[in-house]
Amino acid sequence: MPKFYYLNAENVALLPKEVAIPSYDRNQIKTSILHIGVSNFHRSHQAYYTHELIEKYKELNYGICGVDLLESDRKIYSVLKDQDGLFTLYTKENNGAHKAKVIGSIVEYFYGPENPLAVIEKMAHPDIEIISLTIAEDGYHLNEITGEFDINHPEVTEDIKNPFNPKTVFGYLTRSFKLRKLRNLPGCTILSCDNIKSNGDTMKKSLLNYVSKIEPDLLDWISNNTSFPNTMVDRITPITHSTDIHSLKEDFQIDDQWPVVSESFSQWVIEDKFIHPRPVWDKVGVQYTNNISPFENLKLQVLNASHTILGILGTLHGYKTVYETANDPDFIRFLQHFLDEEVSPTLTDSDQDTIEDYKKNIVLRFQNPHINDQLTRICQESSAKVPLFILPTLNHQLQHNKQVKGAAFIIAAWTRYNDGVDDNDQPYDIIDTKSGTLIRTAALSIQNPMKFIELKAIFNLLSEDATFVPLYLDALAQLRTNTVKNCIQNWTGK
Ligand code: CS2
Repeated sequence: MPKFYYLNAENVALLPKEVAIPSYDRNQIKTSILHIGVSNFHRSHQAYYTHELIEKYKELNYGICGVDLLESDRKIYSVLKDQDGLFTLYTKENNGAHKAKVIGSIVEYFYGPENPLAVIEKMAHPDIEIISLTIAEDGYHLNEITGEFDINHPEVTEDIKNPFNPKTVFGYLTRSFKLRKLRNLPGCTILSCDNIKSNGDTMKKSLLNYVSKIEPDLLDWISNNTSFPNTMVDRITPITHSTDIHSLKEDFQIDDQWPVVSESFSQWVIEDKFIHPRPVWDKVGVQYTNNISPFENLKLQVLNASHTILGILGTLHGYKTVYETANDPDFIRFLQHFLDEEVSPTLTDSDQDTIEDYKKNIVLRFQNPHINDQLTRICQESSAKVPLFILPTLNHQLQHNKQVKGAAFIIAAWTRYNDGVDDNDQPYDIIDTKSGTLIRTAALSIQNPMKFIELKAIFNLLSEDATFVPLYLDALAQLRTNTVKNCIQNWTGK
C-alpha cells in the first residue's frame, strides 16, 4: 500500500476515512459560476461554501469554472489541471485540532493568457449566472484619493487599445457582455469578493467608466441586465508552506501539490440582489442582507486594519508572523487602545456589544499558533491597504475633531517600515507596486520628515492638517530614534 495518494479524481476515493471527500458525482455538475482569481482565499472561502452546498444539499447546478488572467497564475493552472480541479482545505484550530477536506466544487478551469477568446466565450455562456471575483485590492485600479477608477492605468490603456486581447478583468467583462448582448442572452451577477468598501458598487462604477470609453452602446445593456451585490468576505488564509504539504502527507496520506490552509472561522455576507435566483448558500452559513454596511465597516476597519497594524509594527520589531506579534502583549495593548479610542467611535452603524465581541474575537483568531500567516503577506501592497483600512478611520476622526494619535503613530510606523530595515538592522523586502516611490520618499523623510505624508496620491491633503501633522512628526521622530517596542510601551504608558 502506498504511503500516500496523489490527489486526483481517480485516487480521491482511496484516501483514509478521516479525510472528507466529495460524495457527489462531479460529472453531473452544471457550471453556473465563473470565478476570476483562483487564489488560496477563493479556494478556502467561496469554493468551500459552494462545495458544502453541493455536498449537503445536492445542489448540482452550482459548479465553479475557475479562471486566472495573470501570467503569475501559471502554477495554479498546472496544479488544478493535474489534480482534476481537486484540492485539500486544511483547517487548523487554536487548540491544534486539524481537519482535511477535499473540495470538489471547481469542476472546470480556463487560463486567460493561453486562450483569452475561450475565456470570453465561457464568460458569455448562457449557463454562467454569476461571475465572481477575487482580484485583490490593486486589481480594481482605483485612485487612492478619489477612490475612482484610474482610466489612465497602463494596463487599462493597453486593454482600451487591444479590446480583442484583453488582460484586465474590465476588458474581459466588456467583451463577454458584448457577446451576450449580440446573442440576445440574459445578463449575469458580478460578485466581487475583495476587501474593498462597497466592492460591488466599486466594480460597477469602474466597469461603467471603462465601458463608456470603449463601448458606450453597451452601457444601457449592462445597467438593465447585470447586478453587482456588495459582499463582506472573511477567512484568514495564509500562503501555503512546504511544511503543510508535508504534514498532509504524514497525517492524512494526501499528496497535494497546493493545498489551502485556513482557520476554521469563516464569514460571508452578501447583498441580496441577484439577476438569477440566488444560490441557497444561506443553507451553509452565508448571510444575505439588505444592509451590508455595518458588516463591511467592522471587517475592514477592525480586522483588516488590525492586520495591517500588526504587520507593520511586527515587521519593524523583527517578528515574522501574525501569531508572534498577536501574542506579544505590548503590540496587542497598542492595537486595543487604537481600536477602542479611534476605530470604535467611527462604527456608528453597529451596537457596542457587537463591536466589543468582534474586537475580542479577532485577537483570538490572530493568536492561533497553527496558522503560519507571514507578515510579508499582510504588508504586501500596503499602499493599497492603508488607504482602505486606516485612512477612513483617520479622516472620520479628524472630521469629528476626535483623537487621531494612534492613527498618526501608525502612519509614522508605515513611513519607518519603508526604510526596509527592522530594529535589529535586518533588511526585509517591500513588496508593493509603488515600492520605488515608497522607499525613495521614506529615505527623503529622514532629512525632511514631512516628505512621506506629502505623497498626495496616497494621503491627499493630510500633510496640511494642523491636528494630524504634529502628532505624526512626533511619532516619526520617536520611531527614528527608538525601537518600535519601546515606542509603543511609552505610548501606552507601560
Ligand atoms: C489581510 C486579509 O492582508 C490583508 O489584507 O488582512 O487578507 C485577511 O487575512 C482577510 O481579509 C481575512 O478575511
